Amino acid sequence: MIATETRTTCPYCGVGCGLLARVADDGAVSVAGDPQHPSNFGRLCSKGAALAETLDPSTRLLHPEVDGERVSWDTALDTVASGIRAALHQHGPDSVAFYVSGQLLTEDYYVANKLMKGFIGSANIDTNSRLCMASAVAGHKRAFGSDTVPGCYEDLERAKLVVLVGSNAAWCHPVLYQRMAQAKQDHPELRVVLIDPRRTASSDIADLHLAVRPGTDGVLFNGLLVYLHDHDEVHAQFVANHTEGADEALAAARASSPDVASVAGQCGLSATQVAEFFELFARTERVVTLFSQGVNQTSSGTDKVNAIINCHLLTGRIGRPGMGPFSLTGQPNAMGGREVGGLANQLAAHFELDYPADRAEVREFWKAPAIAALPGLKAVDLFRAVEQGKIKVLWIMATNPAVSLPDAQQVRRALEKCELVIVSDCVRHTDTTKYAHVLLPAAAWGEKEGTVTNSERRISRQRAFLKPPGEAQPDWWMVAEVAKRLGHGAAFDYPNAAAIFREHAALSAVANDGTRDFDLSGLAEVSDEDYARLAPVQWPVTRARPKGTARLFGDGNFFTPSGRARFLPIIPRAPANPTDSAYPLVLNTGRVRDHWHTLTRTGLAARLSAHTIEPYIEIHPQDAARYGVVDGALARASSKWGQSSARVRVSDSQRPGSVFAPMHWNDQFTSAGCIDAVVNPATDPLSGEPEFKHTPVRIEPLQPKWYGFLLSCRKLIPGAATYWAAARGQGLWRYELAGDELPKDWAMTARTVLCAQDEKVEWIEYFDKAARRYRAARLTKGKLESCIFIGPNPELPPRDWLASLFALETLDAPTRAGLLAGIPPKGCRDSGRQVCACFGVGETAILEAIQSGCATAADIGARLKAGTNCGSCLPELKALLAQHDVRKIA
Ligand SMILES: Nc1nc2c(c(=O)[nH]1)N[C@H]1C(S)=C(S)[C@@H](COP(=O)(O)OP(=O)(O)OC[C@H]3O[C@@H](n4cnc5c(=O)[nH]c(N)nc54)[C@H](O)[C@@H]3O)O[C@H]1N2
Ligand SMILES: Nc1nc2c(c(=O)[nH]1)N[C@H]1C(S)=C(S)[C@@H](COP(=O)(O)OP(=O)(O)OC[C@H]3O[C@@H](n4cnc5c(=O)[nH]c(N)nc54)[C@H](O)[C@@H]3O)O[C@H]1N2
Ligand code: SF4
Ligand SMILES: [Mo]
Repeated sequence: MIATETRTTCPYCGVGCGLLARVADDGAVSVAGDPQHPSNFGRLCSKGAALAETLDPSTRLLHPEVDGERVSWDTALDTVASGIRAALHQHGPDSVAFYVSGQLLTEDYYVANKLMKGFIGSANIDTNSRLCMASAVAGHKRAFGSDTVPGCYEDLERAKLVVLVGSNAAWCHPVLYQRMAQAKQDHPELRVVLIDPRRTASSDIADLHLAVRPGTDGVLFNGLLVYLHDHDEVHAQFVANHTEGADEALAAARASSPDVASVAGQCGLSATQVAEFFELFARTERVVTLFSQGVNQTSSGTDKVNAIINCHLLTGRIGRPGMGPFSLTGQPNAMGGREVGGLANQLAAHFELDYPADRAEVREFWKAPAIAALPGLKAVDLFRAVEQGKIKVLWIMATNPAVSLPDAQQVRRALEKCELVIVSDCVRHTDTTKYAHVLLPAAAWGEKEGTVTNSERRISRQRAFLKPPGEAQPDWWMVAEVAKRLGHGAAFDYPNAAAIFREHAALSAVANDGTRDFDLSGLAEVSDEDYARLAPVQWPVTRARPKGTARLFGDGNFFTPSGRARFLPIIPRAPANPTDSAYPLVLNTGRVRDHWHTLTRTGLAARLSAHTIEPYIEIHPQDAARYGVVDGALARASSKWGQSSARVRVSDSQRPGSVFAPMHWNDQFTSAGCIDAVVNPATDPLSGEPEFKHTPVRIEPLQPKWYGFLLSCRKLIPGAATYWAAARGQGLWRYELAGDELPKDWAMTARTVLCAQDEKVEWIEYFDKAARRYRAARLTKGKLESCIFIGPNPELPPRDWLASLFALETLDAPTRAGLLAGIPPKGCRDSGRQVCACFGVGETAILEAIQSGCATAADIGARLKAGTNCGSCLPELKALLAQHDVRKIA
């Protein structure tokens, strides 16, 4: 029986789906899509649908700690406040820094920014949105005079052409992707172009895929600008009345990208493909260009954003239904962070740090004793300053920089050196909490109240439906408590999140008669009750527009001093660090479908872990042959900055010369899977955003003496292995292993890992010394507790079959014999890589279904249910059909 049902918002990506969180009488939580939420209309992706499985209390940070000892909140907060006070006294405001996150709620974020920029008196607060949205922010501000996303999701459905640039929306914004896929089904004339060096799952709906040479998007969009001009697609009236700088932009574009042939050559494409894209763009008025990290995360990301916007300005395709440049936000509250001014070069509520009048307004409103006057340090520079000893106190909230910043070894050195590191997190053990002097337990999703803003500027409520475990508290409360201890009680005396939201909305209204885009004046007096009920709404929300605003710039007025949008002359630049003979390949990094960032949440759910069980390096067959790496074996990626090891995937989805690795793995889940140890710390000079998509690397095979895997009911430390990767399975942990040394005594080594030297356990084993095969299992009263399989190569028995034995109450003699022989009973086969997370359907069953006549994803769905719930796996089903359906191949 359902006891409560709470409307809330998904804590993952920037699509911002509405959810119904249900708590049953027995406390069991389940999650469904909210049919009334205008972002998803009831849809969810695999991650959202599995949220209930990630609410595992066992990994939580439950109590405040100082130097590894549990302390009271008072002691912890006093330690933080006295550390800040001492640093302020001895070294001044810039010796203190906050590193925060687009996963904070707006209310948390607002309070942290206020304390730093108004009361500590430094702008040294930066956020992981620097790694994500900073180039889009800088590009928007240059073009529009404001950080505005002009359009809304509905535009994707009303467009006739959607251009996806550097976005793998099928995996990273799945519900939005599904809305596009549906729109394409409903209106077959809708065209989709994908611009990405890799062939990703998003290519499923693409009519044209331009596998550009990495980093050449600036050349491509400059070429488009020239083409539009030369083919009379200029909206002369719009350009004349509402823009400035078109001639300079065109001249610059012509210099880099004079014609289709030149563009094709520079971008590594055929002239036909380029011409097809240009022609399609030119003739389609309703076009949305959707861009994400393939654009932003480069050392010329800001320029690329403006190269895209230039094309929309020249054609006047902005601010009207079905058209516009559209930056997708990554995190659930990346947009909210930009509203409160969470970046080191912003002030608050879209007031500018650089303008004295803006500083005066904010100082007056906050009654701030020490408003920051100069921009603070951007993330990469911030961690350099920490290593140089310039920053004495660093407070990290809701982000895991030891894993997610480039040159992760440098970040770890910096954290090691810093005098006082404070970490607020929900999870006890992360690669970052290792370095904390003070740990503050944060209330997690479902336990706290606040708002988030999605990619289309839509503010939605996150509501609490669970009690925080232990002593966990909302982030805003911690910051306010520290502020009080620093003597700023009056300014931080908030009774609840609603009060913070009201203040944030009121600040946005100060001196704002249409001069700033971000305006929540219509919500500045929202009551606690109305805040509790607040329906999703797109800003600006003013008294004149109480229901919010779907689109901006429809009137041709922009927020620049002249009121005109600016064209920017773009001179495309090559990536900061080119490849050379020592590091000949380009490392591109990004996301997989079912994992979220550093695995602190999705790593807890078996069905999300099964899709990609370990870190991998994907490489083109030609490069694999050239560098001697083999599909399914292990390899090391090395750069000038560091190394990482992972499983090899050979695939022609990669461009020759490029390799791809996911960003998610870290020391909690692998021996050496943290790819940011390899990634270069180059940044965009304007936005400070790191170049995560382009690091020169070398790939070499690892040549371990043995391969193996281990399944266990308990979490273990696979000490004997030089390579290991852990993944949650259904009721067990799964480890992939490899080792450089052949143990002298296999049984001893295996027992040490599996039994922690406990002599009394039931133990069965098999050893073939000549074949270098070892297998053993530990049982408790006849029930399987753990098992280990070792062999000379990666070919090992099916894990799923072995995993299924853990459900048996006792293992009978034939099963034990089969286990040690490594041979599953007849008819039992490995289910293969999991494709459908909702129904746990693996590749083997899908291939069988295809062989036995299923010809469409719908056929597979009817037979296996795969793809019939959240739909996140549909692109993969269709890819398997394309590869294996004999009729199609013939
Ligand atoms: N499953 C999942 N979804 C997520 C997240 C997650 O962790 N997991 N995180 C969220 C967050 S915070 C973010 S920021 C978003 C990111 O969402 P996306 O930006 O869509 O994801 P990425 O995988 O980082 O990168 C996008 C694509 O850029 C391509 N790319 C690389 N180099 C170039 C280039 O030179 N030109 C072009 N045109 N493309 C290039 C990559 O091959 C990749 O496919 O995802 C959000 N959604
Ligand atoms: N190589 C490579 N690296 C990348 C990227 C890439 O594409 N390639 N992408 C970059 C991008 S776009 C992003 S956004 C970053 C993301 O990188 P991170 O922000 O470092 O990743 P998360 O794992 O989301 O970290 C969030 C942390 O906050 C904790 N947490 C969750 N909810 C709360 C809360 O309410 N309060 C508090 N206090 N803590 C909470 C979680 O347990 C977790 O430890 O990674 C960046 N790094
Ligand atoms: S698309 Fe998926 S991850 Fe993103 S908000 Fe919706 S349910 Fe959450
Ligand atoms: Mo992000």
